[in-house]
Amino acid sequence: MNLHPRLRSVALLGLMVAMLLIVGACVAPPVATSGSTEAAAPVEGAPAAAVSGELNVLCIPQVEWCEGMKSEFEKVYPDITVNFVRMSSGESLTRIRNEKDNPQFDIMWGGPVDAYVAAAQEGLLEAYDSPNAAAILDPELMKDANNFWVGIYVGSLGFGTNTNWLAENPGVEAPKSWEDLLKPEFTGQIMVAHPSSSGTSYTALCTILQLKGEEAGWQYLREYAAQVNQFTKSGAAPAKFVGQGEAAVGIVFSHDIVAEIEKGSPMVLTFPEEGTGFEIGGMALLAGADHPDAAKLWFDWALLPATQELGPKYAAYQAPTVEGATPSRPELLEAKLIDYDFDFCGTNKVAFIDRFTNEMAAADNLKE
Ligand code: S7P
Repeated sequence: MNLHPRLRSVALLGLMVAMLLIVGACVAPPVATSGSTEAAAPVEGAPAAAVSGELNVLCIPQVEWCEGMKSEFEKVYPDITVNFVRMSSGESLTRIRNEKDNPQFDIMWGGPVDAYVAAAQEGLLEAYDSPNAAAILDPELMKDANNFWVGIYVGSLGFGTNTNWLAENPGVEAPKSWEDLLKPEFTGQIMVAHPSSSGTSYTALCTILQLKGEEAGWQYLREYAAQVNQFTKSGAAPAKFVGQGEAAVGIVFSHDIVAEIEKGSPMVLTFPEEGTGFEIGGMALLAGADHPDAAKLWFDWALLPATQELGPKYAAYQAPTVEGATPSRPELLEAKLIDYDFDFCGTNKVAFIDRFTNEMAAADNLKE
């Protein structure tokens, strides 16, 4: 298994804990759980003081998962009505910046933590140390030291190539490296989101800058941008469009490519052999929000193993971040992963996106 050392725990520990739990359940006598005072026990079910009313969630993953999470949460907390808006990562950051003095959302859920690092630096987030964060597999990587954000999933970047297009172009192989994307056969055949709107695309941009170093990285990005057929607004959209034959190759999170393949799209998933970037999908309370108690309930609930295992029910195959939750597709983290630096990418997000937009590709007419 070729797992990045810092993520080996995600694929293996989750699996081992789940196996131990199964074995434990088989051999141990039933234990009454009510009234337990164990310090690290996860917070489950209804709170001591009932919370009711509204909860406004800024939801960054795919809308199917957002809808699923809303209905699952409302089953556990029927006195709370969840209102969510689905937006891409870059758009979400812009929105919470604009609403800083009058926040409309209580919690931001999902999307790469680069945006959360930037948001925390701009004073947009509220620190919260959930008792359930004690179960995070790798706190150094998956939890902000000052508790402004926590990781709720992990995903790797991949390439999705239309297999019909490959059949029509004998001798051409699906790209297996970042360098392959620059080959003449892929000119005008690449689809990726624009990093100004999309966290997926920003992860790709920052992956290149880390892999190649900044000088060579920007030179590569100039050539990469010239290969692109059309930039999309949302990160996962290229998987859908490539599946429909609108371009040959999409640069997308691998779990989103898998979701499209599951729906029947003719695509093959490959990973760049030089190494690929990965995301920690984040979650944070928004500073000054109207419903902090309900938001904390969502926060605690989203860190339960059972909640994190709901993903595949809603076509979301990211790996979980807490002990006891079994990854649905551990193989997606077996690609060669770079040691992605979320602080570096979060701190430079505005500057890097501005440079890409001004020098390589404007953010006009993004395909929806
Ligand atoms: O589909 C799930 C997912 O890929 O969406 C998030 C993504 O950043 C949101 O889309 P944008 O790229 O448009 O911002 C990822 O965090 C998540 O895995």
